Amino acid sequence: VEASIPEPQREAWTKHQVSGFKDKDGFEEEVVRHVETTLARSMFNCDESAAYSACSLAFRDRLILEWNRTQQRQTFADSKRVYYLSLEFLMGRALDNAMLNIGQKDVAKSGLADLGFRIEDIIEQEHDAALGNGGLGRLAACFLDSLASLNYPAWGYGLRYRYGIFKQEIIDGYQVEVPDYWLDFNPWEFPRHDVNVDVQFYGTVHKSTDENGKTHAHWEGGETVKAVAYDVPIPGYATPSTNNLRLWSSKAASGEFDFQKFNSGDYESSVADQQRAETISAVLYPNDNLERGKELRIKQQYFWVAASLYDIVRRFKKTKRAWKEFPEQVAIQLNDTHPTLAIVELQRILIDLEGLEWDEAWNIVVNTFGYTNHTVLPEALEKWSVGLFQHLLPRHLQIIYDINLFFLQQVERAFPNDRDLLSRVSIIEESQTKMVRMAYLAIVGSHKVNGVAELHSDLIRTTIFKDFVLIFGPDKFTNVTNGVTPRRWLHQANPRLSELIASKADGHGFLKDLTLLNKIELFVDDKEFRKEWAEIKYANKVRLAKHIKESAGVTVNPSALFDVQVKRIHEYKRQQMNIFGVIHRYLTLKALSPEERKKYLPRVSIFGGKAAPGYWMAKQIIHLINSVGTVVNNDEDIGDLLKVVFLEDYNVSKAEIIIPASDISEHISTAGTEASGTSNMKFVLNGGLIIGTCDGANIEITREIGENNIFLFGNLAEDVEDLRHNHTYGAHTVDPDLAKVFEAIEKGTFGEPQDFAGMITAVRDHGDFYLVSDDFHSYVETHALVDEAYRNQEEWITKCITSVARMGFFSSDRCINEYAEGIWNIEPLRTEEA
Ligand code: CR6
Repeated sequence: VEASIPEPQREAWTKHQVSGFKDKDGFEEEVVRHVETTLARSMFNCDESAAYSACSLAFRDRLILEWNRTQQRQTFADSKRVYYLSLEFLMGRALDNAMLNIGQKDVAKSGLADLGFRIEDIIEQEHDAALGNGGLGRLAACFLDSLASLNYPAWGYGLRYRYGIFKQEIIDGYQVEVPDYWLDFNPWEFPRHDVNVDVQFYGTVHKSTDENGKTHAHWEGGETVKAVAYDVPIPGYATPSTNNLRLWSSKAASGEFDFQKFNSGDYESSVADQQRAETISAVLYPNDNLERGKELRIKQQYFWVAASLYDIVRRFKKTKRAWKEFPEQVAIQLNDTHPTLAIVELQRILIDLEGLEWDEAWNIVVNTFGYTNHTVLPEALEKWSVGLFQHLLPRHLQIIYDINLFFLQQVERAFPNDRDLLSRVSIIEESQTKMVRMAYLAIVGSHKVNGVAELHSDLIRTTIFKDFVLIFGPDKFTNVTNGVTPRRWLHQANPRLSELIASKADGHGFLKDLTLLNKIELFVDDKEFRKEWAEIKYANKVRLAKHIKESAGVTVNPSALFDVQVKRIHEYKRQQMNIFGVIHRYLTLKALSPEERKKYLPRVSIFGGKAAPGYWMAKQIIHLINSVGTVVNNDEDIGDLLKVVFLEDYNVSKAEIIIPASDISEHISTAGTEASGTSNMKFVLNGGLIIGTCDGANIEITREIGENNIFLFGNLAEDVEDLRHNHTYGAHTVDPDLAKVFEAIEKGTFGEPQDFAGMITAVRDHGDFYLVSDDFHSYVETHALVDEAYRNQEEWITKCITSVARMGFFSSDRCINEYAEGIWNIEPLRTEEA
């Protein structure tokens, strides 16, 4: 790295290398300095929030030094880089993660204690960075952690939303959305005002023919918006590698506002221009697994994609290589179809701006991109109307038409006279309003397409993308089962368990190679180990019980079985089935004599998750859960036997408290609908068992940990279609136990029946699309098996330990290595020379 510093200054640079704090004293000195100078406060009135800020700044300084060195090392090594394009990065808090990854949490802990603070309180000052909806956004965050920890030269590219996912408040049992303005003080970002890109929208395309008869397209945009880079350092665990996440923020291209307009007296419209520009990166769309085709959304997509590609291409051009080497230097992964326009944008840059021939350019494009599909739900597959494209991105529409033309010609040659096939695979859907099918564009423009769990990857190959498998051959379609980072989801969220495992697995090596967890299986019968294991779970439950008391006002018994379902509220995830099951349990308990009741195992049903603001049914589900809680929690016949809690504002930092405290968690989607799920992995990794359907990654979890250690129930994906077909509209008989639940709701047991009518009608009268009734019996029976198993604590703990020991496969490190080898063709960078 040193050698990359120009000669005359090298000596001075080397002499003044800053190294960051070395020990507790150094840390304290930095904190005090930041309080007094950066924050301009005196230590004498330093509160927890100031201490958080100063502590973060001290760690940020260290990160940025490593970041600088990493970037220098990467540039010097001149090797291939991967760019992960994601519209969502659900990062959560950064301070704890930074301390752990740098390996100096102990130093900070005692340093803060000297200054009069408890480290836990300081960590809790931080606002979550919540730039994502759910699993897809959190997966991107886990991937960044793994990419850095494994020393891959990698960048993330996203949008710097001013408002992340809304904060959820529960008022009178209803969800209320409150804006999440999180940027008041964010020490984890570096504005790079010098790194900015002008992005065009609208306008017209002119074509001209040169003397050789070649036509050239020239797009003149009608609106220009400036993208400004904000860089977020991403530290790897136990490595000096610190990668970069670059988030773009939108600004009016002319600066504050248009002075020309201002001077000519048109003040209002100059302010309006500025506001329109800033609106682009203002807010994250709060839908999970749903696309609504709003113009602002596609503006966000193009804005982000255009700025990112400009940056990537600029970096490549500095190497002075020939264009054909682009795919040897650059891999771009599309996280879902949101960044699909990058395919079109790169083709545009190559043919319109760089003067390459179409075929040569297209070859480069296809070899550069990989596309990850995260859902088979039709309502989540992006389509944009041709009319909107024509207006917003006229040149891109022309290129899409050409991509489609050449693709369909290729299909026609391979499958002559199959008109049906042509219209099925066409990137343009010839419907009433013509639409661009983004997933098809992503497939045609990428060299690899992957699903996120085995069942999901099989389903995309055999259903939604089956024609493309026929056309491109099976090798283009692959699977990379999701994973999670054990740094955040074990070491950070469950420090005591991490220590206990380390004591039996020869240290913390498992945090870098999760398969080493298997070493603890040898201790499954070790009395001391088991005892401590149980104590840790109990302590985690006490911590959650305290949180439940503070946030929901409900007192729960930490010895009860904690049954948790936390994730976005969605009909396909079937929280409605869970709450119907809870009602069934309540009715059963009520029907028993006090004596018989005592034989029941006490249970706490814990729910959490946000509903998209426009998702009426999901909001109804939240309301029913809260209404059931009000009745059950205040019923003296029931006492501790059943409590029902809805935890407000589920997010990453709440997940870190909830997941380690779970005994059993629910992953009960209708088979074939949940692409993978990732919280299922986190729960098992933290010594909780799961009840679930044969869906997504549940299947592979079962394969790894063994059928005896998981509670599976319900119909299989292969039977879903037939079952739906058999639900003749209106004449579908409801499971008798479920019918009793409906009866209780309709009698007004949980408040105004009208409030919950939609949930009942969906099952009884509207074809029960999610098979709640079909699966209800086996769901309830399986919960009885859970009770029975939990009574035998010795066996339960054996199941938990065995499961954790066998979870090595589900690290996002494994996942990233699979992408690197099978899709990106990149290698980690050696860090010795650092
Ligand atoms: N909603 C899937 O539904 C998967 C994640 C990450 C999802 C979920 O099963 O684990 O992606 N899909 O692969 C989409 O967001 C489209 C999700 O989080």
